Parts: sequence; C-alpha cells; structure tokens
Amino acid sequence: MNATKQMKKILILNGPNLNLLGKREPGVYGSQSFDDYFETLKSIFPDVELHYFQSNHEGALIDKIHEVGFSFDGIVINAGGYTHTSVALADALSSVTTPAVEVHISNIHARESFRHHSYLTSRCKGIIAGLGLRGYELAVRYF
Ligand code: CA2
Repeated sequence: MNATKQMKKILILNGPNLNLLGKREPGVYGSQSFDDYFETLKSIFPDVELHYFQSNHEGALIDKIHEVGFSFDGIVINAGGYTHTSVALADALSSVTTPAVEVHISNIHARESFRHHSYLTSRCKGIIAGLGLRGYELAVRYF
C-alpha cells in the first residue's frame, strides 16, 4: 500500500502595513521582518507546505482567501487595521471552507479601544494576540 501522507497546506495572510515589520515601531511590533521570520517558520515546520501572502489592499486579501479557501488546510490571518473595519473580509472568511485562526502581534485588548473589536474573530476558530511573531507559530501548530 502507498502510505504517502499529504503535507498540510497553510496560508499566512498579512494585511496592510505589515510589510513594514522590522523597519518601523520596533517597540510595538519587534525588530524582525516577516520575510525573515517566515524562513524561521519554514524551518520549524519542514513537513508543512507554508505559503505567505501580504497585501495592503482589502480586495487582494479577499481574492487570496477565495483562491485558497477550498483547498488549503488552514489560514492564519493578521488583517492588520482591516481587523477592526472590514465586514468584507469577515464575509470572505465565512464564504470558504478552510478554517482560519486570527493572529495579532500586539495585544489588541491592551491598546486603544478601537482595536478591541475584531470583525474576524467570530469567523475564526480562535485568536492569538500579544505573543509577538510567536503567535504565527502557535497558529500553524494548531492546524
Ligand atoms: O498587532 C497586530 O498584529 C495588529 O494586527 C497590527 C495592525 C494594527 O492595526 C492592529 O490593531 C493590530 C497594524 C499593522 C501595522 O504594522 C506595522 C508594522 C511595523 C511598523 C509599522 C506598522
């Protein structure tokens, strides 16, 4: 019998301004770029097919959710500022079958009150916030 196991496919989806990680506001978001951290993640999970997509555009994030949302095993989403504004992203997560976990680098509940509400949390399996980039690793581990 051929018992080859399929590698799980997980998408890390980062929203607006997260391309600036490691370049600005190190006190809040740390000093490592996501590209750098993604290499670390791949080495932690050699048996997972990890994909990474970042966009500053809401529609591009939605298109990506539609693209992977019926074939991947998980989406790890940090929608950046869209977390607190986007009904459209929440609808996109609801419209696909792939489960999602929401991640925030900072503890959104310890920050300004406008960051306390997320449109995405109710559409996700769970949320990890405030544990820095480590949150992405924990979310991948969940899947
Ligand atoms: O803590 C998080 O991961 C956030 O999703 C980050 C968002 C913020 O709007 C959310 O409330 C919480 C902001 C991303 C901005 O990323 C930057 C990274 C480096 C330098 C400047 C911005």
